[in-house]
Amino acid sequence: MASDRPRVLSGIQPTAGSFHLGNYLGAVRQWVALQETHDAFYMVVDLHAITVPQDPAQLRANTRLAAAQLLAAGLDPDRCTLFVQSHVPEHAQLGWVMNCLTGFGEASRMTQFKDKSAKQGAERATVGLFTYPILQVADILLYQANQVPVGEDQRQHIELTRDLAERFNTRLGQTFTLPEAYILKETGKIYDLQDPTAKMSKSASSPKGLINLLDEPRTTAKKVKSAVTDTDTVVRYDVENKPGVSNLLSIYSTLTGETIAELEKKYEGKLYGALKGDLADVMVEFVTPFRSRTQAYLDDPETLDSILAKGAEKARAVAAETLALAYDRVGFLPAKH
Ligand code: ATP
Ligand code: LTN
Repeated sequence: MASDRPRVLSGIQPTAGSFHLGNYLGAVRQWVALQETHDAFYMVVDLHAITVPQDPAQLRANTRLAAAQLLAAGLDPDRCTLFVQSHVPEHAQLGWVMNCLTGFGEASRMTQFKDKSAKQGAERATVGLFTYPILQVADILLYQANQVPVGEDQRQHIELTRDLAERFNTRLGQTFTLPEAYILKETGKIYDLQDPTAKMSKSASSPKGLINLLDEPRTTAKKVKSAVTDTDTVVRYDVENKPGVSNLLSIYSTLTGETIAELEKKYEGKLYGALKGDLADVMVEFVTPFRSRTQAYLDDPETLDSILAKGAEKARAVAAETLALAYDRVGFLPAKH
């Protein structure tokens, strides 16, 4: 079905079992909202996942688990297209074309590659990890996406997407839509609860500052209550001087809809403990139904797989059309059937 709505596309990796709060607030929450106003394509990016070693059985389980969590978070297969990246072979096919358009130096400047390869020891990093942003470029261009809802850490990859789309269009003729990053100021970067200057990440050095949505709610409450704040006592939003408190306020405000100003007022004259205690309750209220909804999808793998099969079919129709156009522009001889 053709749609005159603007298109969004995004992806999430099935590399950890549980999504964390940064994934949800930075990206997935926007995906849910955008399916109401946009022609939305969302995928579990298993091709990206294998840029670091994966156990095959675990990868398969984590792919279903990621899809179950996306549905539990509120994605509705009647309102968006939800699929698994490897079910749509056009991603790898356009990825190759894009690889051939990217300068080695240009790819070397991707900061996420530098961070991720440094973590494993640069010698052990794969070529796949190096070219992963270029596969992401193909992911986005295949769907002619107008906007890409992601966290702040992905901004550079969206810039690369625009650069490569423009290069292709200039050299070979108008083919791809130039996408924009859709990153919310308030939640584009959620910080680690123990180190509020570092991004909350599944690969954090300690699990204490990482809120996994599928953790026992009691564990989550405990992590919130022991969040690192400063030695001052005033509940005030000030990222520079009070990163810990500011992070808690951003999370609280986004989950409840209360503004930061309202929250500052609510906690006037109260200590950090009151804020943390209430936020722990808010978090528990959020994760408890999320966990049970995720479990319900996992308990019915046939329904889950059929949602993903329908999603792949819809995605492929769009991706195949773009790939055919791109192949033609490149000058590949059409295959006769
Ligand atoms: P991690 O840093 O935990 O390894 P990632 O960025 O490698 O996460 P994904 O799981 O694919 O991998 O991320 C999915 C989405 O979540 C992306 O759009 C990413 O920008 C967003 N995201 C990840 N961490 C945060 C965070 N701390 N704050 C806001 N958004 C985040
Ligand atoms: N690289 C992203 C995941 C990702 C993605 C995409 C995001 C892969 N393909 C296309 C937006 C659009 C990450 O690691 N978070």
